[in-house]
Amino acid sequence: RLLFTDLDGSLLDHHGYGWAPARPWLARLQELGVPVIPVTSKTRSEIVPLRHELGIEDAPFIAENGALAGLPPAWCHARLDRGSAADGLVIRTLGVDIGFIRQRLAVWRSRLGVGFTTMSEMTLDDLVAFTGLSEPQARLARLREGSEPLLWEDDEVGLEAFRAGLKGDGLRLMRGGRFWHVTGDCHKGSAVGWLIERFEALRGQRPLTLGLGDGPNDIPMLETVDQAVVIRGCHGLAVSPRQPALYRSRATGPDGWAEGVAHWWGRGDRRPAPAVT
Ligand code: 2M8
Ligand code: MG
Ligand code: MG
Repeated sequence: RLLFTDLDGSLLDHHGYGWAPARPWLARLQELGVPVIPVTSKTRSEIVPLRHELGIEDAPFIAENGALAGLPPAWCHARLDRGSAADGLVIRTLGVDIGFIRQRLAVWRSRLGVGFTTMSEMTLDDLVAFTGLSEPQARLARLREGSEPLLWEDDEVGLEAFRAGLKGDGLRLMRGGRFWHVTGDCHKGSAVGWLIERFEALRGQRPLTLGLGDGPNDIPMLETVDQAVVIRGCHGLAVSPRQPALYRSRATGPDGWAEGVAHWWGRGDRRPAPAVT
């Protein structure tokens, strides 16, 4: 089995970024040897300390909406995945470089005359106030490698023209929680598919996969896995994946996360089931 999860608004609370209600399930999944794989808009720099705190350092992760994968040694092909960092992680780029994205954003801003503010243009104080991240966390959020979050400050017509312009560059525009995100031609679903194939190639067996998320950018991931949970969000954004095995949580954030995992892999209540194998 593999568990793929969004972080903000799913495993982590949208406001305080806590995860206490998910702790019993995280412990149980660890006992069972089920990798809990973050699939998030966050940067590699944000995820590395977080996966340590969450106790999920043996699992790979997907950063920046599918632009980047971090692979621990057990997920690497001995001869293909070279250049591992000091922490033993191999980083694979699945999208395009942030420099290209920023260059094209500047081009479309002046060509279309549309208004938006990228995360890198926000002051650190504004970013802290807007997201509720601490100052050190906000600094890590700004270390983008393959995606740029932005606040849209124009109308729908401008947005569609902007989307079309980016598409011509091979770039993608997606709605996250608070921000819009611009990436290369990748998304959470393509990255999750890539990891599932890698698991099959390395282990010679197809895993049962569960995915959990709360935002529009999670839809491709929720359509790629075998079983899915839409966590009730606090944005009022439509999240309707084409997925027959879909559960919608009643609770939000990590409460909804525990509820969703229990729905598919538990006894029906929110506690971890001893019988799950
Ligand atoms: C951004 O991502 C969230 C998640 O969907 C959003 O769009 O609201 C990212 O920039 C991420 O790096 C950052 O940690 C997060 C903080 O709320 O915002
Ligand atoms: Mg989310
Ligand atoms: Mg997210």
